[in-house]
Amino acid sequence: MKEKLLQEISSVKDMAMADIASVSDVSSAESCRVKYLGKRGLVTAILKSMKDVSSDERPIIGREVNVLKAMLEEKLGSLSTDLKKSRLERSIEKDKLDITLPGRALPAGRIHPLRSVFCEIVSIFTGLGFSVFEGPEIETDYYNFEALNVSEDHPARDMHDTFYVDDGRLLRTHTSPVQIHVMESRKPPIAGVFPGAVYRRDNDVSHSPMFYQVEGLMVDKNITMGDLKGVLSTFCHCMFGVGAGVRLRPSFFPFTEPSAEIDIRCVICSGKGCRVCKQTGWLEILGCGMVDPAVFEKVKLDPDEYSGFAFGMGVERIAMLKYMINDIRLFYENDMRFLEQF
Ligand code: 2NL
Repeated sequence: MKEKLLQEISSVKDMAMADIASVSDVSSAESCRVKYLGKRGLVTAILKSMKDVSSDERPIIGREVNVLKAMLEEKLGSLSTDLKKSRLERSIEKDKLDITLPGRALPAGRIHPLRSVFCEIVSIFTGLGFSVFEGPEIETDYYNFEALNVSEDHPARDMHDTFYVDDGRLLRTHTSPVQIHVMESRKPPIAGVFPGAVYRRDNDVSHSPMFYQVEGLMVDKNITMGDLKGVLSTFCHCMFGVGAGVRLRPSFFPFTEPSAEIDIRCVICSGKGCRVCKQTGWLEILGCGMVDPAVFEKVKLDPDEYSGFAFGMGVERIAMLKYMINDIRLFYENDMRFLEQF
């Protein structure tokens, strides 16, 4: 019995040493432990068979098997610890995150050039004490034309210029209808700017079917052409610089009498004459005039008591002159190469 058990202890030890030598990962170390030290392990089996050993032989066998058990526990324990450590090191190496890498920059948005010129125009007038008024883009023929003294046979009423919706309604061709609503609803003094989108059936390098306008109106007792000249030349100096040459040139609009256009010295050739100013040395900036008495009568204001001036300008045209852009369509195409320049 004693010889047979000692033989078995020795062969289990040899087998265990060979198994331990071939262990290469945490799970094979665990199966090795189960194989020898588990409940039904080979070393455990020897320990169980000790009950059949005679009491005089038991201490010798017992010591041998306990030495083997302690040795395997120690070896497998430290092997498992080492393997777990290197497994962790490998996974740290593999899943390495470089937290010093800079993040991907989000492209910053910016104000569209048309919007910035639109706001610049409006804020020059609010700085002069004007209030901002807005109104509907779908209007009636009355507010868009009739109340503005645009006769039935005026070319601006032509199907070729106006987008008609239904029930005789149309897309406003200017922001003037808002001024009619304001004059109908409050008594002078009125000093207002009327910014917004307007629509005309036009499409080429300098016309778009939708474009932006800023109109203005000042109505009170004793408003004169001198007030018009003071306000609008101040506007031109704010917009294009105090050195900008400004002139008032006679013109015609159905809703103003007298009517004028304001020109500035050509920003391209400074007045020498070029393609942009068609050799005149001047650039048209806005239309203006004294409110026609016929318009005052439409809104039930007495033209003998009140007078006023009005003006209107195209935002695209001002922006094209300010940034020297020769094609209006660039504003609407959203080509980043164009927009990133502002
Ligand atoms: C232009 C010219 C203009 C007006 C708009 C106006 C409005 C009322 C009464 C009188 Cl309610 N006039 N507006 C006056 C003169 C010119 O616009 O070239 N716009 C782009």
